[in-house]
Order: sequence, then structure tokens, then C-alpha cells
Amino acid sequence: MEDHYNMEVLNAKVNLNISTGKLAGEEILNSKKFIKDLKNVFLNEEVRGSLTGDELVYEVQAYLPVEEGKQGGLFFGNSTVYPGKVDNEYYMTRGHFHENFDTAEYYWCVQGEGMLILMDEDRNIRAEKMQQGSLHYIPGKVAHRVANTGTGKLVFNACWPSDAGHNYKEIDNNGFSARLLEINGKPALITESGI
Ligand code: PAN
Ligand code: ZN
Repeated sequence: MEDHYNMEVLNAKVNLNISTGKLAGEEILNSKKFIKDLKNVFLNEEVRGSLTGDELVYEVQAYLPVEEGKQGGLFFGNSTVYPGKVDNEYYMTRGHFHENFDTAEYYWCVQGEGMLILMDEDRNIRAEKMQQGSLHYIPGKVAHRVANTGTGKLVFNACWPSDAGHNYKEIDNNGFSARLLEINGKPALITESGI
């Protein structure tokens, strides 16, 4: 039977598959990061450079319903970090501070196992375990990066302010003060002084 409404009711523009974290819809943007795009991100640049470069490390779907930079709007993302390592360092995102420094973000894990690595402006590091259902509030002024420590893909959704922006330069120049390495078969967060 047909539905009857006395006003026009539209279908949502975007569908989020709540089991897989995937976004579908005309306005969804997709980007992929391959090993060849991640120069100087991993500790062992020699090993990274010796790979074919076509290994997919992570991909991001984004829904940006308002103009970037607009105050008061929200963006939504779905990120997948694939399993793998460069030498003994887990595949991970580049990581960033927000350009508009004091803007926060939510991450929540849909599937897989990993670690959210957080670094404040004084380079203090902490990490939070990611597993299905874990919810992570990333405060403003805190750089964030995700590493996949599992054997399958790590999928997480995110929501952040449309005026946050991304500052990758700070991390390109100074990195994070700790790295997530596999040591004796287990993930270990090693500070820069211990590397
Ligand atoms: C996320 C990230 C995404 C990819 O949507 O942008 O996971 O990580 P990098 O941007 O560090 O490459 C987010 O934090 N947005 O603000
Ligand atoms: Zn962010």
C-alpha cells in the first residue's frame, strides 16, 4: 500500500550501513592512501620504499553536507585501515591536529581491532583500544591517529565540526612522540626516546 502524507517527505540523501560502517549516496567522497602516498610516515622509510607502493593502507569515505570551514556544521566519515605492517609498525593513518585547533571529534569503532593514538600540544601521548562499539571522544588540541593491530580490517566512523580543518604539516614535521610497534608479537607504544 502507498504511504500518504500531507507534506512532502524525502528519503535520506545518505545511507549508513550500521553493520559495516559504509556510507552510500551521491554526495559521498572517497579517498585512498597507498604505501606510495605515505612517505616518511612510518619509522622504517627504507622498508616502505622497497614495497611496490600499491599496497592499500587506508581509505576514507566522507559526507560533507555543508561547505568546509562553515561554523556550526558537522561532517561524517567512514575510515577503513587495512591489516599490515611496515617492518614492525602497524598500518595506520597519517594523523593530524585540527587546523581550527580547539575543535573536537568523535570516533567509534565498527569492526576490527586497533589503537587510537592521541597526542596533546605538549607531545604527551596516550592510547585507547579500539574494538567494535568503542566510542572515543577526541578533545580539541589533540592530534589523532589510528593503527590497525588486528588481522582483519579496522573500520571506524567519525563525526567532526565542519570548521575543524586538518593540519597535517605539524605531524609531517615533528611526527607523534610515540609509535605503535609490534614487539614480541604484541603491540607496544614506544616513545621517541625509546626508538
Ligand atoms: C578522520 C580522518 C581519517 C583519515 O576522518 O581524516 O580517519 O586520517 P588522516 O586524515 O589522518 O589521514 C578525521 O579525523 N577527521 O577529522
Ligand atoms: Zn580529525
